[in-house]
Amino acid sequence: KPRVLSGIQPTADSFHLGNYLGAVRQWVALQETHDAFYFIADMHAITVEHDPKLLRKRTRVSAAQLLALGLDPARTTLFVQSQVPEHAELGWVMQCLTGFGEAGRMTQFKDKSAKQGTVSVGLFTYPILQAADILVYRPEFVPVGEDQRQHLELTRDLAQRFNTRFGKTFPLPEPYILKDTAKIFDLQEPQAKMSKSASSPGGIVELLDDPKVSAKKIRSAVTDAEREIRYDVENKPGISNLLGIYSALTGRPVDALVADYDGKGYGDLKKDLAEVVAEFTGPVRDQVKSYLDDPAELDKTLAAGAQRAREVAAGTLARVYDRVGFLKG
Ligand code: AQP
Repeated sequence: KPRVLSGIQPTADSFHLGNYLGAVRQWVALQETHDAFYFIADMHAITVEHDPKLLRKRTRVSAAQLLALGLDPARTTLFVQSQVPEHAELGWVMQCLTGFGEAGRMTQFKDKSAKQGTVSVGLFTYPILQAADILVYRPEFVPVGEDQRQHLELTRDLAQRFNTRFGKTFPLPEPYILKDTAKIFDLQEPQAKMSKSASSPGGIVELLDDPKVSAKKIRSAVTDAEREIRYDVENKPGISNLLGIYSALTGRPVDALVADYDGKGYGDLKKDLAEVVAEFTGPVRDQVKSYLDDPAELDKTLAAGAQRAREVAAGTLARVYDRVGFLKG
């Protein structure tokens, strides 16, 4: 089976619809047909100032959400990044292959660092650790949202550079980005991506939000001064975003939705979408609660995943260390 790998940061109390529709939904679908490795990127979560207690809690909440959304640990290798030390070890080798200017061109670093008081070196080198996160499993596909495309390019460049200098070691991983849900937008700022760290609370629909809270956010979503419901990303980004989310959650094509809402108002669309979201998130919330009721069991599932992940990661790292000329231990 071809291998897929992806990760998500435990940087919020809940994932949002962008994380689910842009990434996790594909993860769940791909576990049927692929050898799937998915991880919670806790090492990336410390690139900005953080609270240790909160990180521990959010790592478990993230795992519980991934399980509730349909990842099956019997078929999928689900683990926490810091429990597989080979990520950091390969990360160092990859840092030594990356040009300083090359790292400085990462747009996400520019955006994120502009918002921080002090900027850590870890935030700067984060995409290089991300390249190692991926390459250590030698996957063929990486299912992510559009915002990760540039980091994937860097990963491919580093893999190629390693192969050229030290002999073919890494297949070049392909981004797996579904066009329709590649970017879910902030409800308050429909030109910006919905983001755990950058969006205002009103801009994100969290999976673990109370349905009343989500309904209010959807009701207050920024639209436009027209009345007509139509899909037009450039001129009607707010309405188009709502239609995109609606379509992705129900499987009903956008064109059919536009026809359904012919002659109806924005208020009708928002009210119905709030119901669709509540129907989807209700069972997820219940299941998350039940996973969190037994944190010992959850930790056991993650530890077993880390052990499986290490078997693959250790093999890659041994090969890499040998190729760069380190002595065998
Ligand atoms: N708005 C989005 N639309 C589609 N996909 C998205 N993803 C994130 N936002 C959207 C995808 O979700 C996966 C996990 O990403 P993340 O943990 O980086 O989450 P985030 O919400 O993007 O978090 P931050 O705090 O805003 O982090 P940065 O700024 O680093 O992205 C990824 O596959 C992502 O593409």
